[in-house]
Amino acid sequence: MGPLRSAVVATCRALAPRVSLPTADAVEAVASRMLATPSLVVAGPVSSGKSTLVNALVGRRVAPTGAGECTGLTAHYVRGPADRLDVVLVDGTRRPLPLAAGGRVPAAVGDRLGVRVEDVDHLVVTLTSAALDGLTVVDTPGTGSARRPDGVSGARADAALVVLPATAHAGDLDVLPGPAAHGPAGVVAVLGRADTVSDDDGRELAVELGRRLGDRVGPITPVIGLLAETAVTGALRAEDVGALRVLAGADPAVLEVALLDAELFTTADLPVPVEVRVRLLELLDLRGLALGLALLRADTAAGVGELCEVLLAASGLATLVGRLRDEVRARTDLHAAAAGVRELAALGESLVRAEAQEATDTGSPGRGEGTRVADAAAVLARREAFTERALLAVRARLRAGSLGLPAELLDEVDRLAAPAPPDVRIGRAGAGAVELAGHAARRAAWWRAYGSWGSPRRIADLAHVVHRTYARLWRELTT
Ligand SMILES: Nc1nc2c(ncn2[C@@H]2O[C@H](COP(=O)(O)OP(=O)(O)OP(=O)(O)O)[C@@H](O)[C@H]2O)c(=O)[nH]1
Ligand SMILES: [Mg+2]
Repeated sequence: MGPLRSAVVATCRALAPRVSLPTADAVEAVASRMLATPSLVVAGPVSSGKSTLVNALVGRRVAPTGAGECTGLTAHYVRGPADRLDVVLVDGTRRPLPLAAGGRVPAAVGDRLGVRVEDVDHLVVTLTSAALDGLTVVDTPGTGSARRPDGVSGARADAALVVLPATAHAGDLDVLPGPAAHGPAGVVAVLGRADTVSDDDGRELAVELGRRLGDRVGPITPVIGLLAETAVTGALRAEDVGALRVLAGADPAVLEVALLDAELFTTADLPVPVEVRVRLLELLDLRGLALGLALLRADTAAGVGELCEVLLAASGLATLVGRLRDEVRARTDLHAAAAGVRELAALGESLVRAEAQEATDTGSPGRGEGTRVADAAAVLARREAFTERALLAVRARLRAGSLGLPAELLDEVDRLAAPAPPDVRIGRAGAGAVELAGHAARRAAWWRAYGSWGSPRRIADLAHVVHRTYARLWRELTT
Protein backbone atom coordinates (compact mmCIF):
# COMPACT_ATOMS: atom_id res chain seq x y z
CA MET A 1 0.00 0.00 0.00
CA GLY A 2 1.29 3.46 -0.90
CA PRO A 3 1.99 6.35 1.47
CA LEU A 4 -1.24 8.23 0.77
CA ARG A 5 -3.48 5.29 1.49
CA SER A 6 -1.43 4.58 4.61
CA ALA A 7 -2.11 8.14 5.74
CA VAL A 8 -5.85 7.68 5.21
CA VAL A 9 -5.81 4.38 7.11
CA ALA A 10 -3.88 5.97 9.99
CA THR A 11 -6.40 8.80 10.18
CA CYS A 12 -9.31 6.34 10.19
CA ARG A 13 -7.69 4.24 12.92
CA ALA A 14 -7.13 7.36 15.05
CA LEU A 15 -10.68 8.54 14.46
CA ALA A 16 -12.57 5.30 15.11
CA PRO A 17 -12.21 5.17 18.93
CA ARG A 18 -13.32 8.81 19.21
CA VAL A 19 -16.69 8.47 17.49
CA SER A 20 -19.92 6.52 18.03
CA LEU A 21 -20.10 2.89 16.93
CA PRO A 22 -22.06 3.40 13.68
CA THR A 23 -19.70 6.20 12.67
CA ALA A 24 -16.70 4.05 13.61
CA ASP A 25 -18.07 1.34 11.32
CA ALA A 26 -18.35 3.81 8.44
CA VAL A 27 -14.80 5.06 9.10
CA GLU A 28 -13.51 1.47 9.27
CA ALA A 29 -15.19 0.77 5.92
CA VAL A 30 -13.21 3.64 4.36
CA ALA A 31 -10.00 2.20 5.83
CA SER A 32 -10.70 -1.30 4.55
CA ARG A 33 -11.27 0.05 1.05
CA MET A 34 -7.75 1.52 1.23
CA LEU A 35 -6.41 -1.98 1.92
CA ALA A 36 -8.24 -3.61 -0.98
CA THR A 37 -6.26 -4.75 -4.01
CA PRO A 38 -6.67 -2.16 -6.79
CA SER A 39 -8.94 -3.20 -9.58
CA LEU A 40 -8.78 -2.65 -13.31
CA VAL A 41 -12.11 -2.75 -15.12
CA VAL A 42 -11.98 -3.77 -18.76
CA ALA A 43 -14.81 -2.06 -20.62
CA GLY A 44 -15.87 -1.31 -24.18
CA PRO A 45 -18.44 -2.12 -26.83
CA VAL A 46 -19.59 -5.70 -27.54
CA SER A 47 -17.01 -7.93 -29.28
CA SER A 48 -14.21 -5.37 -29.14
CA GLY A 49 -11.84 -8.05 -27.79
CA LYS A 50 -12.12 -7.34 -24.03
CA SER A 51 -12.19 -10.93 -22.76
CA THR A 52 -9.37 -11.98 -25.09
CA LEU A 53 -7.24 -9.19 -23.62
CA VAL A 54 -8.27 -10.20 -20.10
CA ASN A 55 -6.93 -13.68 -20.84
CA ALA A 56 -3.68 -12.18 -22.12
CA LEU A 57 -3.39 -10.00 -19.00
CA VAL A 58 -4.01 -12.84 -16.54
CA GLY A 59 -1.90 -15.26 -18.60
CA ARG A 60 -4.62 -17.91 -18.91
CA ARG A 61 -7.37 -18.75 -21.36
CA VAL A 62 -10.09 -18.61 -18.77
CA ALA A 63 -12.56 -15.91 -19.83
CA PRO A 64 -15.01 -17.09 -22.49
CA THR A 65 -14.42 -15.40 -25.84
CA GLY A 66 -16.17 -15.65 -29.17
CA ALA A 67 -18.18 -13.98 -31.88
CA GLY A 68 -21.45 -12.33 -30.87
CA GLU A 69 -22.32 -11.19 -27.36
CA CYS A 70 -20.18 -13.50 -25.33
CA THR A 71 -19.61 -12.15 -21.81
CA GLY A 72 -22.97 -11.99 -20.06
CA LEU A 73 -21.77 -11.47 -16.50
CA THR A 74 -19.17 -9.27 -14.89
CA ALA A 75 -16.27 -11.44 -13.72
CA HIS A 76 -13.61 -10.47 -11.17
CA TYR A 77 -10.27 -12.23 -11.70
CA VAL A 78 -8.35 -12.34 -8.43
CA ARG A 79 -5.16 -13.98 -7.18
CA GLY A 80 -5.56 -16.89 -4.78
CA PRO A 81 -4.01 -20.14 -3.57
CA ALA A 82 -6.01 -22.38 -5.93
CA ASP A 83 -8.09 -22.03 -9.08
CA ARG A 84 -11.81 -21.78 -8.35
CA LEU A 85 -15.01 -20.11 -9.48
CA ASP A 86 -17.59 -18.55 -7.20
CA VAL A 87 -20.92 -17.16 -8.27
CA VAL A 88 -22.04 -14.18 -6.20
CA LEU A 89 -25.81 -13.82 -6.19
CA VAL A 90 -27.72 -10.55 -5.98
CA ASP A 91 -28.58 -11.31 -2.36
CA GLY A 92 -24.87 -11.46 -1.55
CA THR A 93 -24.56 -15.24 -1.14
CA ARG A 94 -21.69 -17.06 -2.82
CA ARG A 95 -21.98 -20.43 -4.55
CA PRO A 96 -18.96 -22.38 -5.75
CA LEU A 97 -19.11 -23.83 -9.26
CA PRO A 98 -16.52 -26.04 -11.01
CA LEU A 99 -14.56 -24.45 -13.84
CA ALA A 100 -15.29 -26.02 -17.22
CA ALA A 101 -12.89 -28.14 -19.29
CA GLY A 102 -9.53 -26.46 -19.82
CA GLY A 103 -10.08 -24.32 -16.73
CA ARG A 104 -12.47 -21.94 -18.48
CA VAL A 105 -15.42 -20.10 -17.00
CA PRO A 106 -18.45 -22.16 -18.09
CA ALA A 107 -21.28 -20.74 -20.16
CA ALA A 108 -24.84 -20.56 -18.76
CA VAL A 109 -23.73 -20.23 -15.15
CA GLY A 110 -27.31 -19.62 -13.99
CA ASP A 111 -28.58 -22.92 -15.45
CA ARG A 112 -25.77 -24.90 -13.89
CA LEU A 113 -26.56 -23.53 -10.47
CA GLY A 114 -30.30 -23.78 -10.95
CA VAL A 115 -30.79 -20.05 -10.49
CA ARG A 116 -32.07 -17.40 -12.87
CA VAL A 117 -29.33 -15.35 -14.54
CA GLU A 118 -31.00 -12.19 -13.18
CA ASP A 119 -30.23 -13.51 -9.70
CA VAL A 120 -26.48 -13.57 -10.41
CA ASP A 121 -24.61 -10.37 -9.58
CA HIS A 122 -21.10 -11.29 -10.67
CA LEU A 123 -18.50 -14.04 -10.81
CA VAL A 124 -15.30 -14.27 -8.83
CA VAL A 125 -12.61 -16.28 -10.59
CA THR A 126 -9.69 -17.06 -8.30
CA LEU A 127 -6.48 -18.04 -10.10
CA THR A 128 -2.96 -18.87 -8.99
CA SER A 129 -1.68 -16.66 -11.83
CA ALA A 130 1.16 -14.38 -10.68
CA ALA A 131 0.03 -11.77 -13.20
CA LEU A 132 -2.82 -11.01 -10.80
CA ASP A 133 -0.45 -10.13 -7.98
CA GLY A 134 -1.58 -6.74 -6.69
CA LEU A 135 -4.20 -6.21 -9.37
CA THR A 136 -7.74 -7.52 -9.73
CA VAL A 137 -8.94 -7.59 -13.34
CA VAL A 138 -12.66 -7.16 -13.97
CA ASP A 139 -14.12 -8.30 -17.29
CA THR A 140 -17.49 -6.79 -18.20
CA PRO A 141 -20.23 -7.45 -20.75
CA GLY A 142 -20.01 -5.13 -23.75
CA THR A 143 -21.46 -1.69 -23.37
CA GLY A 144 -24.72 -1.57 -25.25
CA SER A 145 -25.23 -5.26 -24.55
CA ALA A 146 -28.78 -6.19 -23.62
CA ARG A 147 -27.33 -8.51 -21.01
CA ARG A 148 -25.22 -5.89 -19.37
CA PRO A 149 -26.48 -5.53 -15.81
CA ASP A 150 -27.12 -2.00 -14.57
CA GLY A 151 -24.53 -2.33 -11.83
CA VAL A 152 -21.56 -2.38 -14.17
CA SER A 153 -21.20 1.30 -14.88
CA GLY A 154 -21.28 1.93 -11.14
CA ALA A 155 -18.65 -0.74 -10.42
CA ARG A 156 -15.92 0.39 -8.06
CA ALA A 157 -12.69 0.55 -9.97
CA ASP A 158 -9.33 2.18 -9.53
CA ALA A 159 -8.68 2.20 -13.23
CA ALA A 160 -10.23 1.26 -16.52
CA LEU A 161 -8.88 -0.31 -19.68
CA VAL A 162 -11.17 0.71 -22.52
CA VAL A 163 -11.05 -1.55 -25.55
CA LEU A 164 -12.44 0.24 -28.58
CA PRO A 165 -13.20 -0.73 -32.17
CA ALA A 166 -12.02 1.59 -34.96
CA THR A 167 -15.62 2.73 -35.36
CA ALA A 168 -15.89 3.95 -31.75
CA HIS A 169 -17.41 7.36 -31.13
CA ALA A 170 -17.38 9.70 -28.14
CA GLY A 171 -20.67 8.21 -26.88
CA ASP A 172 -18.88 4.91 -26.24
CA LEU A 173 -17.00 6.61 -23.42
CA ASP A 174 -20.08 7.79 -21.54
CA VAL A 175 -20.57 4.39 -20.03
CA LEU A 176 -17.09 4.17 -18.56
CA PRO A 177 -17.06 2.91 -15.00
CA GLY A 178 -15.83 4.96 -12.08
CA PRO A 179 -12.62 6.77 -12.91
CA ALA A 180 -13.72 8.31 -16.19
CA ALA A 181 -15.81 10.72 -14.19
CA HIS A 182 -12.57 11.99 -12.71
CA GLY A 183 -10.87 12.56 -16.04
CA PRO A 184 -8.31 10.75 -18.12
CA ALA A 185 -6.05 9.67 -15.28
CA GLY A 186 -6.50 6.00 -14.52
CA VAL A 187 -8.00 5.30 -17.93
CA VAL A 188 -6.00 3.54 -20.61
CA ALA A 189 -7.64 3.21 -24.01
CA VAL A 190 -6.63 0.82 -26.77
CA LEU A 191 -7.75 0.05 -30.28
CA GLY A 192 -8.60 -3.65 -29.99
CA ARG A 193 -8.33 -6.29 -32.71
CA ALA A 194 -5.94 -3.98 -34.51
CA ASP A 195 -5.04 -6.72 -37.00
CA THR A 196 -8.56 -6.80 -38.39
CA VAL A 197 -8.86 -3.11 -39.06
CA SER A 198 -5.67 -2.29 -40.89
CA ASP A 199 -2.78 -3.80 -42.77
CA ASP A 200 -0.09 -1.82 -40.96
CA ASP A 201 0.40 -1.90 -37.22
CA GLY A 202 -2.75 0.13 -36.63
CA ARG A 203 -0.93 3.11 -35.17
CA GLU A 204 -2.33 5.69 -37.59
CA LEU A 205 -5.84 4.41 -37.07
CA ALA A 206 -5.38 4.60 -33.32
CA VAL A 207 -4.23 8.22 -33.58
CA GLU A 208 -7.20 9.06 -35.76
CA LEU A 209 -9.53 7.35 -33.29
CA GLY A 210 -7.99 9.36 -30.45
CA ARG A 211 -8.62 12.56 -32.38
CA ARG A 212 -12.24 11.60 -32.94
CA LEU A 213 -12.77 10.89 -29.26
CA GLY A 214 -11.54 14.36 -28.45
CA ASP A 215 -8.75 13.64 -25.99
CA ARG A 216 -10.99 12.29 -23.29
CA VAL A 217 -8.92 9.17 -22.84
CA GLY A 218 -5.38 10.21 -23.67
CA PRO A 219 -3.33 8.47 -26.35
CA ILE A 220 -4.77 5.30 -27.86
CA THR A 221 -2.48 2.40 -28.71
CA PRO A 222 -3.31 -0.51 -30.99
CA VAL A 223 -3.30 -4.05 -29.59
CA ILE A 224 -3.86 -7.47 -31.09
CA GLY A 225 -5.31 -9.27 -28.11
CA LEU A 226 -5.68 -12.56 -29.95
CA LEU A 227 -1.96 -12.85 -30.67
CA ALA A 228 -1.11 -11.82 -27.11
CA GLU A 229 -3.51 -14.44 -25.72
CA THR A 230 -2.13 -17.17 -27.97
CA ALA A 231 1.46 -16.24 -27.12
CA VAL A 232 1.19 -16.02 -23.33
CA THR A 233 -1.35 -18.71 -22.45
CA GLY A 234 0.48 -21.71 -23.88
CA ALA A 235 -2.32 -22.31 -26.37
CA LEU A 236 0.07 -22.86 -29.25
CA ARG A 237 1.34 -26.44 -29.57
CA ALA A 238 4.25 -28.01 -31.41
CA GLU A 239 1.85 -29.63 -33.91
CA ASP A 240 0.40 -26.18 -34.72
CA VAL A 241 3.87 -24.98 -35.62
CA GLY A 242 4.38 -28.25 -37.54
CA ALA A 243 1.25 -27.50 -39.61
CA LEU A 244 2.49 -23.96 -40.23
CA ARG A 245 5.81 -25.38 -41.42
CA VAL A 246 3.98 -27.56 -43.96
CA LEU A 247 1.98 -24.52 -45.10
CA ALA A 248 5.16 -22.48 -45.39
CA GLY A 249 6.34 -24.97 -48.02
CA ALA A 250 3.09 -24.81 -50.02
CA ASP A 251 2.61 -23.07 -53.39
CA PRO A 252 3.27 -19.36 -52.66
CA ALA A 253 0.70 -18.21 -55.23
CA VAL A 254 -2.07 -20.28 -53.61
CA LEU A 255 -1.02 -19.14 -50.14
CA GLU A 256 -0.99 -15.48 -51.08
CA VAL A 257 -4.63 -15.65 -52.13
CA ALA A 258 -5.64 -17.88 -49.20
CA LEU A 259 -4.28 -15.37 -46.69
CA LEU A 260 -6.62 -12.64 -47.95
CA ASP A 261 -9.68 -14.06 -46.28
CA ALA A 262 -10.57 -16.68 -43.65
CA GLU A 263 -12.98 -18.50 -45.94
CA LEU A 264 -10.45 -18.61 -48.76
CA PHE A 265 -7.91 -20.00 -46.30
CA THR A 266 -10.15 -22.87 -45.22
CA THR A 267 -11.24 -23.74 -48.75
CA ALA A 268 -8.00 -23.26 -50.69
CA ASP A 269 -6.03 -26.20 -52.04
CA LEU A 270 -3.46 -26.47 -49.26
CA PRO A 271 -1.60 -29.50 -47.84
CA VAL A 272 -3.12 -29.27 -44.32
CA PRO A 273 -6.49 -30.70 -43.14
CA VAL A 274 -9.36 -28.22 -42.91
CA GLU A 275 -9.94 -28.73 -39.17
CA VAL A 276 -6.28 -27.88 -38.51
CA ARG A 277 -6.67 -24.72 -40.59
CA VAL A 278 -9.73 -23.75 -38.58
CA ARG A 279 -7.78 -24.20 -35.38
CA LEU A 280 -4.89 -22.11 -36.73
CA LEU A 281 -7.33 -19.36 -37.66
CA GLU A 282 -8.80 -19.39 -34.16
CA LEU A 283 -5.35 -19.09 -32.62
CA LEU A 284 -3.75 -16.66 -35.05
CA ASP A 285 -6.25 -15.25 -37.52
CA LEU A 286 -4.85 -14.06 -40.86
CA ARG A 287 -2.26 -11.67 -39.46
CA GLY A 288 -0.82 -14.25 -37.08
CA LEU A 289 -0.76 -16.81 -39.88
CA ALA A 290 1.18 -14.44 -42.09
CA LEU A 291 3.63 -13.69 -39.28
CA GLY A 292 4.09 -17.40 -38.54
CA LEU A 293 4.62 -18.31 -42.18
CA ALA A 294 7.14 -15.52 -42.64
CA LEU A 295 9.05 -16.71 -39.57
CA LEU A 296 9.10 -20.35 -40.70
CA ARG A 297 10.17 -19.44 -44.21
CA ALA A 298 13.08 -17.47 -42.78
CA ASP A 299 13.94 -20.09 -40.16
CA THR A 300 12.57 -23.58 -40.78
CA ALA A 301 13.89 -24.72 -37.38
CA ALA A 302 11.83 -22.14 -35.47
CA GLY A 303 9.57 -23.66 -32.81
CA VAL A 304 6.77 -22.68 -30.44
CA GLY A 305 9.02 -20.37 -28.39
CA GLU A 306 10.25 -18.38 -31.37
CA LEU A 307 6.77 -18.04 -32.83
CA CYS A 308 5.33 -16.88 -29.50
CA GLU A 309 8.03 -14.23 -29.33
CA VAL A 310 7.09 -12.92 -32.77
CA LEU A 311 3.37 -12.94 -31.89
CA LEU A 312 3.95 -11.19 -28.60
CA ALA A 313 6.03 -8.48 -30.23
CA ALA A 314 3.33 -7.89 -32.85
CA SER A 315 0.53 -7.87 -30.26
CA GLY A 316 1.50 -4.67 -28.46
CA LEU A 317 0.91 -6.37 -25.09
CA ALA A 318 4.21 -5.17 -23.62
CA THR A 319 3.35 -1.55 -24.45
CA LEU A 320 -0.08 -1.98 -22.91
CA VAL A 321 1.24 -3.56 -19.73
CA GLY A 322 3.82 -0.78 -19.48
CA ARG A 323 1.13 1.87 -19.81
CA LEU A 324 -1.04 0.13 -17.27
CA ARG A 325 1.84 0.01 -14.86
CA ASP A 326 2.78 3.67 -15.36
CA GLU A 327 -0.59 5.28 -15.59
CA VAL A 328 -2.54 2.97 -13.38
CA ARG A 329 -0.33 1.52 -10.70
CA ALA A 330 1.53 4.80 -10.17
CA ARG A 331 -1.76 6.63 -9.80
CA THR A 332 -3.61 4.04 -7.80
CA ASP A 333 -2.40 5.23 -4.43
CA LEU A 334 -3.42 8.76 -5.26
CA HIS A 335 -6.82 7.83 -6.68
CA ALA A 336 -7.78 5.41 -3.96
CA ALA A 337 -6.58 7.72 -1.19
CA ALA A 338 -8.33 10.73 -2.73
CA ALA A 339 -11.52 8.67 -2.93
CA GLY A 340 -11.07 7.78 0.74
CA VAL A 341 -10.66 11.44 1.68
CA ARG A 342 -13.78 12.32 -0.31
CA GLU A 343 -15.71 9.57 1.47
CA LEU A 344 -14.57 10.81 4.88
CA ALA A 345 -15.46 14.40 3.98
CA ALA A 346 -18.91 13.33 2.78
CA LEU A 347 -19.42 11.29 5.93
CA GLY A 348 -18.43 14.30 8.06
CA GLU A 349 -20.79 16.58 6.16
CA SER A 350 -23.77 14.27 6.48
CA LEU A 351 -23.12 13.83 10.20
CA VAL A 352 -22.90 17.60 10.66
CA ARG A 353 -26.26 17.97 8.91
CA ALA A 354 -27.85 15.18 10.94
CA GLU A 355 -26.55 16.65 14.18
CA ALA A 356 -27.86 20.10 13.26
CA GLN A 357 -31.26 18.60 12.51
CA GLU A 358 -31.23 16.72 15.80
CA ALA A 359 -30.28 19.90 17.65
CA THR A 360 -33.27 21.73 16.08
CA ASP A 361 -35.61 18.84 16.84
CA THR A 362 -34.57 18.09 20.41
CA GLY A 363 -32.85 21.28 21.55
CA SER A 364 -29.82 19.28 22.71
CA PRO A 365 -26.41 20.04 21.20
CA GLY A 366 -24.99 17.29 18.96
CA ARG A 367 -21.97 15.19 19.85
CA GLY A 368 -19.81 17.13 17.43
CA GLU A 369 -18.46 14.01 15.77
CA GLY A 370 -19.44 15.30 12.33
CA THR A 371 -16.99 18.16 12.76
CA ARG A 372 -14.36 15.75 14.04
CA VAL A 373 -14.64 13.55 10.93
CA ALA A 374 -14.81 16.54 8.56
CA ASP A 375 -11.75 18.12 10.19
CA ALA A 376 -9.77 14.90 9.88
CA ALA A 377 -10.67 14.74 6.18
CA ALA A 378 -9.64 18.37 5.71
CA VAL A 379 -6.26 17.78 7.39
CA LEU A 380 -5.64 14.84 5.05
CA ALA A 381 -6.69 16.82 1.98
CA ARG A 382 -4.18 19.55 2.78
CA ARG A 383 -1.30 17.11 2.71
CA GLU A 384 1.16 17.97 -0.03
CA ALA A 385 0.78 14.89 -2.13
CA PHE A 386 -2.90 15.49 -2.55
CA THR A 387 -2.06 18.52 -4.65
CA GLU A 388 -1.05 15.98 -7.23
CA ARG A 389 -4.57 14.67 -7.21
CA ALA A 390 -5.88 18.19 -7.55
CA LEU A 391 -3.54 18.66 -10.50
CA LEU A 392 -5.03 15.64 -12.22
CA ALA A 393 -8.51 17.00 -11.66
CA VAL A 394 -7.39 20.31 -13.15
CA ARG A 395 -5.92 18.57 -16.15
CA ALA A 396 -9.15 16.63 -16.65
CA ARG A 397 -11.15 19.86 -16.60
CA LEU A 398 -8.70 21.49 -19.01
CA ARG A 399 -9.01 18.59 -21.42
CA ALA A 400 -12.77 18.84 -21.24
CA GLY A 401 -12.21 22.36 -22.55
CA SER A 402 -14.10 24.21 -19.86
CA LEU A 403 -11.37 26.64 -18.78
CA GLY A 404 -10.16 28.29 -21.97
CA LEU A 405 -6.47 28.36 -21.11
CA PRO A 406 -3.92 29.22 -23.86
CA ALA A 407 -2.59 26.10 -25.57
CA GLU A 408 0.97 26.43 -24.28
CA LEU A 409 -0.22 26.62 -20.67
CA LEU A 410 -2.45 23.65 -21.28
CA ASP A 411 0.56 21.69 -22.54
CA GLU A 412 2.53 22.77 -19.50
CA VAL A 413 -0.13 21.53 -17.07
CA ASP A 414 -0.47 18.33 -19.05
CA ARG A 415 3.26 17.68 -18.86
CA LEU A 416 3.39 18.52 -15.17
CA ALA A 417 0.60 16.08 -14.38
CA ALA A 418 2.16 13.21 -16.32
CA PRO A 419 3.49 10.17 -14.44
CA ALA A 420 7.10 10.94 -15.39
CA PRO A 421 10.40 11.87 -13.71
CA PRO A 422 10.79 15.50 -12.51
CA ASP A 423 12.97 16.65 -15.44
CA VAL A 424 10.29 15.59 -17.93
CA ARG A 425 7.47 17.07 -15.87
CA ILE A 426 9.32 20.37 -15.58
CA GLY A 427 9.92 20.38 -19.33
CA ARG A 428 13.73 20.23 -19.21
CA ALA A 429 14.44 16.56 -19.96
CA GLY A 430 17.96 15.57 -18.99
CA ALA A 431 18.79 18.83 -17.19
CA GLY A 432 20.70 18.80 -13.89
CA ALA A 433 19.11 19.36 -10.49
CA VAL A 434 20.25 22.98 -10.19
CA GLU A 435 18.79 24.01 -13.54
CA LEU A 436 15.60 22.08 -12.82
CA ALA A 437 15.17 23.66 -9.40
CA GLY A 438 15.73 27.12 -10.89
CA HIS A 439 13.15 26.55 -13.59
CA ALA A 440 10.64 25.08 -11.12
CA ALA A 441 11.05 28.12 -8.87
CA ARG A 442 10.51 30.53 -11.78
CA ARG A 443 7.41 28.70 -12.98
CA ALA A 444 6.08 28.52 -9.40
CA ALA A 445 6.42 32.30 -9.09
CA TRP A 446 4.89 32.86 -12.53
CA TRP A 447 1.84 30.74 -11.75
CA ARG A 448 1.36 32.42 -8.40
CA ALA A 449 1.32 35.80 -10.13
CA TYR A 450 -0.96 34.48 -12.87
CA GLY A 451 -3.45 33.32 -10.26
CA SER A 452 -3.54 36.60 -8.39
CA TRP A 453 -4.10 39.03 -11.26
CA GLY A 454 -7.72 39.34 -10.36
CA SER A 455 -8.28 36.32 -12.58
CA PRO A 456 -11.56 34.47 -12.37
CA ARG A 457 -11.91 32.05 -9.50
CA ARG A 458 -11.50 28.94 -11.66
CA ILE A 459 -8.20 30.21 -13.07
CA ALA A 460 -7.01 31.25 -9.61
CA ASP A 461 -7.76 27.76 -8.26
CA LEU A 462 -5.92 26.12 -11.12
CA ALA A 463 -2.94 28.45 -10.83
CA HIS A 464 -2.75 27.74 -7.12
CA VAL A 465 -2.54 24.00 -7.74
CA VAL A 466 0.11 24.39 -10.46
CA HIS A 467 2.09 26.80 -8.29
CA ARG A 468 2.06 24.36 -5.35
CA THR A 469 3.12 21.49 -7.56
CA TYR A 470 6.14 23.44 -8.86
CA ALA A 471 6.96 24.56 -5.32
CA ARG A 472 6.94 20.97 -4.14
CA LEU A 473 9.14 19.82 -7.04
CA TRP A 474 11.50 22.67 -6.24
CA ARG A 475 11.70 21.53 -2.60
CA GLU A 476 12.34 17.93 -3.65
CA LEU A 477 15.13 19.05 -5.99
CA THR A 478 16.87 21.22 -3.42
CA THR A 479 16.77 18.91 -0.39
N1 LIG B 1 -8.32 -11.13 -35.31
C1 LIG B 1 -8.53 -10.88 -34.03
N2 LIG B 1 -9.60 -11.37 -33.41
C2 LIG B 1 -9.77 -11.10 -32.10
C3 LIG B 1 -8.87 -10.29 -31.37
N3 LIG B 1 -9.30 -10.18 -30.10
C4 LIG B 1 -10.43 -10.91 -30.04
N4 LIG B 1 -10.73 -11.45 -31.25
C5 LIG B 1 -11.89 -12.27 -31.59
O1 LIG B 1 -13.02 -11.44 -31.53
C6 LIG B 1 -14.13 -12.13 -30.98
C7 LIG B 1 -14.63 -11.36 -29.75
O2 LIG B 1 -13.62 -11.35 -28.79
P1 LIG B 1 -13.97 -11.27 -27.23
O3 LIG B 1 -12.68 -11.19 -26.50
O4 LIG B 1 -14.93 -12.32 -26.84
O5 LIG B 1 -14.67 -9.84 -27.21
P2 LIG B 1 -15.45 -9.13 -26.01
O6 LIG B 1 -15.20 -7.69 -26.14
O7 LIG B 1 -15.10 -9.77 -24.73
O8 LIG B 1 -16.96 -9.46 -26.41
P3 LIG B 1 -18.27 -9.40 -25.46
O9 LIG B 1 -17.92 -10.07 -24.16
O10 LIG B 1 -19.30 -10.16 -26.21
O11 LIG B 1 -18.62 -7.97 -25.32
C8 LIG B 1 -13.61 -13.52 -30.64
O12 LIG B 1 -13.97 -14.37 -31.67
C9 LIG B 1 -12.12 -13.35 -30.57
O13 LIG B 1 -11.41 -14.51 -30.91
C10 LIG B 1 -7.72 -9.79 -32.07
O14 LIG B 1 -6.88 -9.10 -31.53
N5 LIG B 1 -7.62 -10.11 -33.40
MG1 LIG C 1 -16.25 -10.61 -23.34
